[in-house]
Amino acid sequence: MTPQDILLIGAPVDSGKDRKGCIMGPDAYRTARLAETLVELGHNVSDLGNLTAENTDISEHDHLVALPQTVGWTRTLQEAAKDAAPKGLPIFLGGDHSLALGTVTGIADHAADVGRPLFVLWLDAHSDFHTPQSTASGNLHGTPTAYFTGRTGFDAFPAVNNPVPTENVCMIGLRSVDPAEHAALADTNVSIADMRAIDEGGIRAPLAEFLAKVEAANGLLHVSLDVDFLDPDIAPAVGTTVPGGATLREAHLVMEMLHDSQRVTSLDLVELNPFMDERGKTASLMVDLTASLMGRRVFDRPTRAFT
Ligand code: Z70
Ligand code: MN
Ligand code: MN
Ligand code: MN
Repeated sequence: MTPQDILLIGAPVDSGKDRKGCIMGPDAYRTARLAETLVELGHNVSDLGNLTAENTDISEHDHLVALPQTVGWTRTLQEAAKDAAPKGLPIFLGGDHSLALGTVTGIADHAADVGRPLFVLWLDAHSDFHTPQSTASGNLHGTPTAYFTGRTGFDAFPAVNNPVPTENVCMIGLRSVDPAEHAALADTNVSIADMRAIDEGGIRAPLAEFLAKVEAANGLLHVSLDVDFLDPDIAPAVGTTVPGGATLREAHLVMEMLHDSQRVTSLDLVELNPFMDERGKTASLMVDLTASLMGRRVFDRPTRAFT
């Protein structure tokens, strides 16, 4: 296994929805020994500590939850992602999924700087494809995929200089998509494996197909792992549980295939709400999945190109 330089970046973002608790996420990952686990695998790990959100002079919005704070976090995280990407593999320790407004757009700017296309794997129960106009809840954690693919309506946010083309985005695990998101996704080339597709054909095929595209384009790959991708029985530490999620073995297989592809260049771990956890089991599972992604395995297999 090739040792990597891994940068742990705490992003205790809690402004993306009404229910609080994701602020504790970064410290839960530290408590669950994320850094030590990655070091034991042979990697070089630097924990850069926690970021704080930039202040903005944007006004509160009557429908959108905590808009000024989320815009501040977006600016902070764009800069942090751009700074970190040339130095190694950043792992953003969330924090709720609104952090991906900043991480993915920052990584996209880095990808443009190095002249490589960026691909995004979205592992989530939700598509998070709302605009600030279409969201019914006002929770901005439901908007990052719309923002980083360049949908309009994000006027309060930094302009997206390098939108990720929708054909470079793959969503796996979907089982809660609002009507407005569904309609908007129909006009895109996002690859989608919802839970029915996974039940019928397994989780390997859609991921292998996507990884082959990343490989063919010599792309960078950003993975955004929402805790609610997982079934709530194994991962209860989320604000809103959605039954029927990925199993332990499906999730580990995804991570193992991602490791074999040798393509992952950045990672978000999001939506962990330690206040809702059961004796740390969700935080520990997220650490184990990250370990699989970074090379933990029972027996070696040849490195595979998914072509
Ligand atoms: C819904 C909304 C959501 C969690 C993302 C849900 C969004 N589509 N919820 N992640 N846990 O409010 O926009
Ligand atoms: Mn999400
Ligand atoms: Mn989700
Ligand atoms: Mn509200």
